[in-house]
Amino acid sequence: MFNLILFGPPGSGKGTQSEKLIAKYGLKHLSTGDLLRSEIAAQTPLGLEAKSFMDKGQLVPDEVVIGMISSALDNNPNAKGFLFDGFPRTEAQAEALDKLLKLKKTAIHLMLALDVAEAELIKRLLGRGKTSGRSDDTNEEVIKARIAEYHKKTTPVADYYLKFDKVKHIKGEGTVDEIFEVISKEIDGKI
Ligand code: B4P
Repeated sequence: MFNLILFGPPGSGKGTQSEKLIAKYGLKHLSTGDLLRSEIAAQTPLGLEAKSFMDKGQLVPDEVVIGMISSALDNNPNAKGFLFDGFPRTEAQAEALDKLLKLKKTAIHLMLALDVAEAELIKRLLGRGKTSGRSDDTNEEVIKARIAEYHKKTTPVADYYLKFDKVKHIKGEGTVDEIFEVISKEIDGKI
């Protein structure tokens, strides 16, 4: 089993690179952002709660996303590995993930952290907002709040995995294919 975390600020290319990675390596893609947007689309109680946080650019409470990931792991007993996209986003989520994986006698093998300058993140997200229908991508204030949440609550997650020597930083600027090539080399060296 090979378990990978794709890490980085909003707009750094996690979702974009994930699509190519699952096609190449056959990992099961678990994106908490996608899971939350499905709950919103289905208008479930969980989705309605999550939307109130996402619309303000805030993180959804830990217990909500940890519960979603726990169910997703249970529902995929035969996966050859997982690609975690946008999760964990807090230290509490990272600790919970380690415990869940330990119960399944596995662990995180690698965290790839995409580094992108803030001005480029804002440009990309506003660009996506024009076509995606995602309300959190259309308002620059909400985008800045998401980036601020990232610096405050999510960057410590990279320090958490750094202690176990599992983090590789990748330059997240360039073409999608150039970045994918660098990411693939890192994975090929570990898988
Ligand atoms: P997510 O769905 O995870 O989305 P994201 O971080 O905004 O974007 P991502 O990084 O995947 O997008 P990408 O760059 O691929 O989170 C949304 C919200 O959900 C959060 O704000 C939070 O409220 C909530 N949430 C999710 N997970 C949570 C958790 N674990 N805990 C609590 N709350 C959680 O794409 C961006 C744009 O850049 C696209 O238009 C793309 O085409 C473009 N792009 C990508 N690569 C490019 C490149 N190399 N060059 C130019 N453009 C590029």
